[in-house]
Amino acid sequence: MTDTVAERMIQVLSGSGVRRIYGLVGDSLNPVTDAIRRSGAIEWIHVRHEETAAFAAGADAELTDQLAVCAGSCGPGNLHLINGLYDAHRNMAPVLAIAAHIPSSEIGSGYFQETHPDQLFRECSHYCELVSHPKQFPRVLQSAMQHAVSRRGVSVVVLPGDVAAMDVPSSPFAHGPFGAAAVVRPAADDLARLAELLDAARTVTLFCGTGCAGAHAQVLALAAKLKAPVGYSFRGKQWMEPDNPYAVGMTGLLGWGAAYEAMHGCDVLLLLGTDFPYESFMPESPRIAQIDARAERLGRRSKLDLGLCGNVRDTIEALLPLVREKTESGFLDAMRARHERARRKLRAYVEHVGERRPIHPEYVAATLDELASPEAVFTVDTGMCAVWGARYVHAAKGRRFLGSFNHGSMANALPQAIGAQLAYPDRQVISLSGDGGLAMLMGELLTIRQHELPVKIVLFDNHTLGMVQLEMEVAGLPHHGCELKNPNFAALAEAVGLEGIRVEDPAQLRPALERLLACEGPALLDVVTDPNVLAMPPKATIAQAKGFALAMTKMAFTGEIDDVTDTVMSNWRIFP
Ligand SMILES: Cc1ncc(C[n+]2csc(CCOP(=O)(O)OP(=O)(O)O)c2C)c(N)n1
Repeated sequence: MTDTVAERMIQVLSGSGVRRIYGLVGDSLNPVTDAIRRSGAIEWIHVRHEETAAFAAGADAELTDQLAVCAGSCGPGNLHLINGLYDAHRNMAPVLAIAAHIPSSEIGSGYFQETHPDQLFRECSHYCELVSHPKQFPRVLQSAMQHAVSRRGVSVVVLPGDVAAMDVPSSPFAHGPFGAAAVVRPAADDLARLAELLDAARTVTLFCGTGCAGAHAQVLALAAKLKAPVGYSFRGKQWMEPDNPYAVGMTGLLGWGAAYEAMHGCDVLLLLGTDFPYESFMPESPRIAQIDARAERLGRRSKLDLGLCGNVRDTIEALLPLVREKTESGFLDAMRARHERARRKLRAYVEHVGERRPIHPEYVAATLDELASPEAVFTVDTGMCAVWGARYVHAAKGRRFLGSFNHGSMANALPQAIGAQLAYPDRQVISLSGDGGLAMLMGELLTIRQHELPVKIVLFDNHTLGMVQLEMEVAGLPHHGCELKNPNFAALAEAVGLEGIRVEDPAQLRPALERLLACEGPALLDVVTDPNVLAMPPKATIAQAKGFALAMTKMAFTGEIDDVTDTVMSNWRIFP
């Protein structure tokens, strides 16, 4: 008996370890969903918006380091995947997207729902091919999986519904993707040049990105030998913050601690597995070296004195015997002391605002940090939630953090929590959601109810698109178009069948969080937070402070004096 293309696809995917496909059904996808139903080997995860399918698959892939799959029907169905696919691709998450397509005989005729997915998804994938003949299919699927896994990112198979239902000849191309892990380190000459650069420097700082995953021991050994403080990006935080006596925090818009000073005050800055995008946070005076497994990324974020191709772990192992141990630890000690002062200041701030009403978001994040499991997965929405997550939620060794860190899309946290919870049903998964972000893909509350996913949502209900409000203020603009007229989200969650809790009184916050985390099923805690809280980057410029003052003045002149007073009252402690 021969298989159809759709049946072969499901056999190969399940044989390759795929256990679920996230998506939303449609006519053109019917052969695929029916093959899934009959296989019994793969679960169909029905979401309410295809964007969620892609975000969830991205989270699943990022957490498990295994191929994850999402699917959308022809035209608008797969078009909805695109934002989540951009996110997964830029997060280097191995995701296969099945984009069902209109009947093959209609392509090019302006048919109902016609788009050209093979063109649309090209920019957010390593591999994107249209299957126009069943015989072509097995090799396309193999190549798609292999690209997603080995180049890390998205592959798209565009599959017309009629082709999916056709018989496929037997084929040797059914082996699934090869992990093909390789040792990658720079050539000996390059390593020697790096050792020379580090030896010649009086002080060195390491700045770590997500490429440091699995290299904790190696980075610490290098830091110990060089007496180097270690800063990190948000994606690097989960790998480098735990059990790290050299840690000095993060830089960038979300930054805190002494990372900014350590990066600007050293003689040599060594960038490890990071593609941190903000040039304005990069120092000009130190000499800078960068190590990245993707050589094409070297030098695109800052001026570079030396760029080396290698995995962080393999490269440091080869480098360690070549560098001389430094004996002078004054710089490291000073940065550590500075970091400790910053940490205490953050803590004191939380204690200071702990009783203020409306509830301060920092207090929510810091209390959640105390109560959440050391194994929790946190997903953080793009917006102020990312700032609170970065600064107030510790990366204990078993914790993971997911966000839209490179693509910067709103509404990522709940969909990513869905993927995380399905990948790890027994782990505590907490979505730090903004009220703008939650509302954008609010239908997914129904998804967590339908699939009985015990996701916990902590909603920062500040009645505004806070991050943009802040950006406007810092630029000297009165804020406009940010205000949100919100429902009682706890009541809304209850209506959907979730446990809903609402808290407005800071004294009730801790018990409310305890209750939330103790719920067996999905639950939402609606915390009414202060919309006027500012989050300054670690080094606020004079221009930013002036912009803020200007915005406040303009608002006062346009009669919004209450807003001005609230903002100044909420933040007076952050001004010198
Ligand atoms: C899809 C999308 N639309 C718009 C933006 C621009 N943007 C970035 S953060 C933000 C505000 C987010 O508001 P909310 O979710 O309420 O979180 P808050 O910042 O208030 O904590 C907006 C509009 C974006 N990044 N992504």
